[in-house]
Amino acid sequence: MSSERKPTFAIIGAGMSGLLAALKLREAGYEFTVFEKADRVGGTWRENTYPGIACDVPSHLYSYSFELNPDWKFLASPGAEIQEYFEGIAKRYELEGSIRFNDPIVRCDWQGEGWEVEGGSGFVGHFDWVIAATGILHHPKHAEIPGIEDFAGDLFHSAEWDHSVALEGKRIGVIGNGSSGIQITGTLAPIASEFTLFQRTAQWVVPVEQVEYTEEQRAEFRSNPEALQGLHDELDQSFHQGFGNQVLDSSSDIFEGMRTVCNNHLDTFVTDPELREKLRPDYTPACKRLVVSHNFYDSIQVPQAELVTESIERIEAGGVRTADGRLHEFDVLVAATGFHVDAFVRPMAVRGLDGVTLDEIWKERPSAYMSMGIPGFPNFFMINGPNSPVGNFSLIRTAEMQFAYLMMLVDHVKEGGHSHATPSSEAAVRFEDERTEAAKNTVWATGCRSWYLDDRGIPFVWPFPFERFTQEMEKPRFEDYTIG
Ligand code: N01
Repeated sequence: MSSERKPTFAIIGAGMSGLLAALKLREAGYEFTVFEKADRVGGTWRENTYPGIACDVPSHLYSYSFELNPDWKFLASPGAEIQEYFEGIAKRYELEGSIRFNDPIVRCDWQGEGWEVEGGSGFVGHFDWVIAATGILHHPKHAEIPGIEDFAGDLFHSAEWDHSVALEGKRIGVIGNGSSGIQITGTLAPIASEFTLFQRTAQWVVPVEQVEYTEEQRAEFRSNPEALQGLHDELDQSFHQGFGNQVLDSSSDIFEGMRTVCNNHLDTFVTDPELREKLRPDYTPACKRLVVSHNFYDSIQVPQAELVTESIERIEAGGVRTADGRLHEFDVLVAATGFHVDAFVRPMAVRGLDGVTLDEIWKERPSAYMSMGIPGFPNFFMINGPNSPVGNFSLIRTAEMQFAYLMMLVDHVKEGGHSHATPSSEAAVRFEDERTEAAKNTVWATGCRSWYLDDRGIPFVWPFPFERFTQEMEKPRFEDYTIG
């Protein structure tokens, strides 16, 4: 490619990472098109609208570092407020005209010099680079329970909430007690006539206070951007240096501290000894993704609420039959059963060098060099892709660093008068081997079932310290790429 012509980009997804890529490319004067499967921006915050949804990361950290928001109303914002933030970003940077809504990419074919990309609408376009910003938690995992199709009431997944269904005074069952199930319980148990939470594994629940910022505090943030920046930086520092790095060493003292805090929370707030013991986990805190809540223990103790730990045998027209033979009858059943976290860009058909497909390359499990690129797939890069930090570092900070890394690679290719870059297989294998070894020492590998584990039971999350991530993202190791 001539070094005068500016490369063009297809961005897949208009969630947090896709909008970031779009606005940064706009600022840098590049041409791009965003393909979005839905009719609005927002990604996970558009999809997840269940009652009680909120972010468990403080809002002043869960913001782009260059778009801090003095007007966050809560310490940990409800989903709708975060959705509003991303919609505001799309408007402010005038991105909507560059987004093809309702047009999911179905096919990407490498054609020697660039990518041919096809949308679900039949639109076909050609781009030099593809940035896949498809997120991790966006393919709902429906409960695979015998008889589920027989249920006669209203049944939906937590990420596919049916807002036409009235909830107040209804008999409601929730399957799953991850972050989604716990937040739903916090909100719905008090308004249901009967409420049941089906728990397969107890969760460590970290207490938080839901703090609402006053108008005076928000005015102070507006008039004092340094204070706002200072708060962001302080949260960033304590999250990454504290929690983010300590979960990597399963022998760290931090877990005993967490156990004490969570046990105190449980012992103080749950009065019935039998319920208390059912709620007490028997594995190391943070082995599963920690659950944070200000209202779960109160809600599970309202008179109409019940925690059921008996295993589910099947679902029938009237409700859920447990192994003890009891039928739990419901009007509404919610499957808060998580996501297919290994899908990433799939089921999109992606075909790279020599016709190799992503399905073939990833048939065992997904992996990516530096969590971003795949050997055999030139100029195809993911933000928050496989093996990215998730839960250990700020997802937004991670996306910002990954995007900056990619732009350094794009510039390097262009300045050399080249057209493409592909991570070498050797570099990818080296990274994967080192990553896999490090993952075995993390708290996620201490013996619990969680969505952090791959099919071998090895955590797939970035297992190195934050400093290592910063260092790797500071400048690509160009020698790890085939550039042509
Ligand atoms: O999903 P999960 P999630 N029968 O996979 C149970 C983020 N998030 O949507 O633990 C019975 O965590 C399963 O049981 P078990 C956050 O990163 C953030 O809740 O495997 N039960 C588990 O309890 C989070 O980690 C926020 O034994 C079944 C639950 O379903 C991630 O999203 C809010 C079952 C699934 O939990 C995913 O959270 C919400 C079956 N057949 C989400 N199948 C915040 O910021 C599954 N389960 C606060």
